[in-house]
Amino acid sequence: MEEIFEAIKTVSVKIQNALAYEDTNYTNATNATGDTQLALDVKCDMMIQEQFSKLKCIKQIISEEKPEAMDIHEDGKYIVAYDPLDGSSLVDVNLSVGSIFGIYKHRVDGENLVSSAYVVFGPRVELVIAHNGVKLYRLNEDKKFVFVKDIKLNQKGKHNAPGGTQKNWEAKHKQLIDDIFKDGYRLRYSGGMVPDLHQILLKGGGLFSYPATSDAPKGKLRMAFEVFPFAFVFESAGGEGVDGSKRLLSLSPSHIHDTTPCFFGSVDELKRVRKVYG
Ligand code: FDP
Repeated sequence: MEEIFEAIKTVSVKIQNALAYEDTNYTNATNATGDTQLALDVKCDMMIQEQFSKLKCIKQIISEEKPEAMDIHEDGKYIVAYDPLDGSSLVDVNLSVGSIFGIYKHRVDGENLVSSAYVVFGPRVELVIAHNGVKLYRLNEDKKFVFVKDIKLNQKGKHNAPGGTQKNWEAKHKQLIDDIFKDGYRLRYSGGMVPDLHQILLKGGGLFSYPATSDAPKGKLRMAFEVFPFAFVFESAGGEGVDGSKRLLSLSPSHIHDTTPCFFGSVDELKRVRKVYG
């Protein structure tokens, strides 16, 4: 496992460099979910593939940018699912983006996720690892990640990050979000899952939602490389992740690119979600 975390650290420095200096244009290609790929999506995917291919402990990799799983080492113990560049629609406006990693044993489903990590590329580069607790690291000027602190959520937060196109929300979802704002929560939504969830984690709590909508009845965010890794982070930090009624980590995708509605946050906000959706 440590080898995988070290590989993530090494490749993050390369990704940071690519984000800072390389071409931000779109390609003519689309990925498995139909998103038009940036040249950077493809580049970051290749850099991670290259780094992980060196590790004997990795059996298979699954990337948001690849249509199928890719075999790495037959005798490997782990399957690593990753989103090389999450929030790529924010690259052209220079907002924070991230990379997300889920480390699985045997099969890619919520129950077989054994640890997860994500990297935020903002003014600083920060790495969060959920493995025996949740730890925050920061890249220093010598390009080394140094431990900053353990991350623990409060029972209740102050921030609300409501995803999805509002005109396509169900009435009960609109009511839930309106009620949360009426109770004094502040809007914090950049449109990047990694920085939006990072903010909720570091500010002690709140709610991030990406619900089922009329145009995306199964939500937008992908289980294997976005939803399960963050559900693991939130649970490990004392919060929760649900699809409305069920624990996200109890779900199994039937295809590697399957999506699900999702809600992440601290205990009090998730109670409100279950009351509406349960
Ligand atoms: P993006 O399409 O820019 O890559 O999963 C992708 C994602 O961004 C998440 O990072 C983000 O939370 C979500 O989609 C944003 O979607 P909306 O624009 O529909 O809110």
